[in-house]
Amino acid sequence: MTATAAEAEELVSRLLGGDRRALARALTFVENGDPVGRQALSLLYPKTGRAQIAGITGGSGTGKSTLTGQLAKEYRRRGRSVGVVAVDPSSPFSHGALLGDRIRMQELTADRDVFVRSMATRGELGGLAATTGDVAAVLDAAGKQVVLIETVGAGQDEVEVASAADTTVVVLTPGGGDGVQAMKAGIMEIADVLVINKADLAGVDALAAQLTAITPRDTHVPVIRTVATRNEGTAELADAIDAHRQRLESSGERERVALDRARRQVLAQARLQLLAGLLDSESGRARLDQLVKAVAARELDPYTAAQRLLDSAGGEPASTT
Ligand SMILES: Nc1nc2c(ncn2[C@@H]2O[C@H](COP(=O)(O)OP(=O)(O)OP(=O)(O)O)[C@@H](O)[C@H]2O)c(=O)[nH]1
Ligand SMILES: [Mg+2]
Repeated sequence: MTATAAEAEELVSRLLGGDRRALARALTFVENGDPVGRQALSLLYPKTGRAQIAGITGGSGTGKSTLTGQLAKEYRRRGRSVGVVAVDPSSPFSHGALLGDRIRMQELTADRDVFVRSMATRGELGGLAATTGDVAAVLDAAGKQVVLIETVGAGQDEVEVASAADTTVVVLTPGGGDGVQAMKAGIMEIADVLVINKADLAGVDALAAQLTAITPRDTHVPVIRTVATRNEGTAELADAIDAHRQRLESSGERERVALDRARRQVLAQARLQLLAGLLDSESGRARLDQLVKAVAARELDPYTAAQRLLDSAGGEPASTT
């Protein structure tokens, strides 16, 4: 056995035995794309698929962290263990809310049945969605019955992160033109549950009316009003998340979703590994720089450049010309 495999095996057996430090270490390996993480994941994969995974997404400052914390406590009251993955929108240095998040989430971590992981990384190759899914998978394998993933809803990444979740909760707030924004960003299409948080502020009824108008009647997307800071509406939200999962289960939809997700994961990984292979070497990166300059100078179009990048690494030229 290689040293990597041995380390992964030891880590996994400690993790499955309930060792929180082993869990933390495994997550770090996974986040960093370390080979030990990859090995650990493949050992853990057969143990995944049991957790109920919910994505909590929405605009910046809508109260996602506060709500996620309340939801975690609600699920604990219901006797279920919880994992939380908080994906920070950008670098920890440019984002003031991060420290606040950490402190707020901290009170949860005194509870051994809650595990909170904050992810500040955003890979250059766009691997955030894949990594988030992997982190959720590790928490799932570690026996967390509910996994909550918090992301800022700002476009494609979130749509992809949402694909790791069984249920996607979109958080909006009154008075900010949030409904319109969400529609534009295509966020509404991924919503299984809509939340109007900060329901203590003015404009709640107007937003609710707007949402009802744009939500097709035959989809059962509930609109839940919450005041996360006062823990109002949290139980209703947990009920709505559970009801959605129940519907997936009883309609057979869950199997279809699982297949879709697996397909996306395989394709995303293939894309990442292909790119990593291309850019792993000094010469690969130099080749990319050269092609990028040529495209910027309009000497080459991006399609041809991409083709050349692929050809230069594959060894086998795709065209004979
Ligand atoms: N009035 C009111 N304020 C709230 C409510 N929920 C959260 N807030 C406040 O809104 C601010 C942002 O809350 P967060 O939970 O950090 O929001 P977030 O969406 O996680 O923010 P980012 O992660 O930075 O995008 C904080 O000052 C909260 O106290 C609510 O229901 N009503
Ligand atoms: Mg937050």
